[in-house]
Amino acid sequence: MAIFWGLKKKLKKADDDGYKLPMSHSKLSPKSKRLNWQNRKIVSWMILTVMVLILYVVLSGVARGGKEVMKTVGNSMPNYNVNFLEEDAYYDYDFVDIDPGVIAKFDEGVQHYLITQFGSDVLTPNDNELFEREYNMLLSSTVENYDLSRFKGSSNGAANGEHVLLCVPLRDAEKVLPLMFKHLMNLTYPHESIDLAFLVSDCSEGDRTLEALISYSRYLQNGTLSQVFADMDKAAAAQASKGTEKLYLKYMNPDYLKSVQEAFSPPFHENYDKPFRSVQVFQKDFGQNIGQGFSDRHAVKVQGTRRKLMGRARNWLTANALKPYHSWVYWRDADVELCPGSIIEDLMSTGCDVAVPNVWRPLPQFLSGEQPYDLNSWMESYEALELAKNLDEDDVIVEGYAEYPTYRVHLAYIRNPDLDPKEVLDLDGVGGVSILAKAELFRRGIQFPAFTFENHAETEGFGKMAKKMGYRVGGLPHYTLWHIYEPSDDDLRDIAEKERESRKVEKNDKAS
Ligand SMILES: Nc1nc2c(ncn2[C@@H]2O[C@H](COP(=O)(O)OP(=O)(O)O)[C@@H](O)[C@H]2O)c(=O)[nH]1
Ligand SMILES: [Mg+2]
Repeated sequence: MAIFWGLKKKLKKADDDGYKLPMSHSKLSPKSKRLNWQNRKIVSWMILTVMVLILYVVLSGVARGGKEVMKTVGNSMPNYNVNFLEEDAYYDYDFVDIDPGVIAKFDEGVQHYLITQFGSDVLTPNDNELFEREYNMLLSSTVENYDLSRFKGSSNGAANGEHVLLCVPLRDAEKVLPLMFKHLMNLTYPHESIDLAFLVSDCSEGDRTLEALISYSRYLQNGTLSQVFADMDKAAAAQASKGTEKLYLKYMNPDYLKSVQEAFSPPFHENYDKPFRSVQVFQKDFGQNIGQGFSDRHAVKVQGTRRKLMGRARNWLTANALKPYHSWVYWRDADVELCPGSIIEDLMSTGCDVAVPNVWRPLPQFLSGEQPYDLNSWMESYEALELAKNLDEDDVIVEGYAEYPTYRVHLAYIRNPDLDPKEVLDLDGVGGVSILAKAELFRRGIQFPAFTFENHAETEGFGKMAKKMGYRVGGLPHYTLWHIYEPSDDDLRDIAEKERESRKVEKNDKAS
């Protein structure tokens, strides 16, 4: 057994990138120049032990020899005095303080040979090759280099192979999941460049959004989801005549219903069934307890709290799902009924850093047939800025309520279906139904304020913050997405009334 330090011409070659890695603690490292204090202690104790063993062997030989001599000599020379060292003296040397680093200072280099207790684990410079191989494997599996300037996002992301993180927040959304997945499959942006990230939060008891989401995601990724939906739709059609759940459909514009029907009928685009790059599903509650029903969630007094909690949820999702290789983040609500499959490419092509389409919803024909839905995409106004001056710092201005007369230009209200869908308008606030944003914004700290930022929260605060940091925020007034129609309590009352009237008429007709 032996431990020794010897000369070595070159101790450690520089790492490829010129950056000296901190000393590896790997037991595979045979070329440790400086050992850490623990290893130093172990080595010192081993030196001490070995020295003691060597001394013991040598001195016991001397002692044995001495005794022999004493024996033989003793006969003729009784009382011959051999001077033995006391045992403790062997241990008096302060090996603990031996520092290979100090020794190395006076040498050109150091080689360290370590032989373990049983002599089996011998590490010598010959192990370098194995060490280098394993070390590089470890580094390549745990260290990644990204040049973020390559992921800034361009207006032609599909051709440039840019990765999109597509985020969808979900709450009590089980029923709209088939609709959502159909829209995802319908996206013409290369599926292999899209990472899907879903966040399911605060669902009601008995709601199965999470389970359904996981199940559909599995079919999506093995390319059979369109068949699953075809079977489901067939079964639903057989049931349709029996249910009254969608009674309102009788009152919707038939042309609109036809366009929905067509949107979800084959032929689909050629990569409709192509799996996405990845699907991640997160479940985390944020304490949202405002009801998810249409009338509950749209009451003015709940808006501030609801929007701030949504902000927290969105920020949490981006923080957990955004990767350095994403150039874009696309936020999409689950409850969109009609949307062009090319939406991502279309929003990218605006050249804006943040881009949103117009969002409307269909209505029963007795209620004008259609209506602007998302009023959160707007241009700032003098009146709203003045209004903000008189509000508390924590007050959240919400659009579409008489309580906040902002007189802003709303993207929704300037829609003209006959005008150019590519026209772009600079905005300040944006709505969350469909937002495409460069990933760089999130990396630079722009987020969905879960607090009051200039009297706004969530997506409107996001737009304002992006603008404030010098980014271009744009909206397409004539490019329309259609949000699903969810009858409000008032609408349901009106529909019930109409049904009663029509039954009365039918009865009278029959009677006459
Ligand atoms: N994670 C999460 N998602 C939510 C929450 N509230 C709504 N969502 C989802 O966020 C999207 C927009 O919500 P929605 O209630 O439709 O907003 P609205 O149409 O603007 O009233 C939908 O996909 C919902 O399922 C929530 O508290 N947490
Ligand atoms: Mg919605």
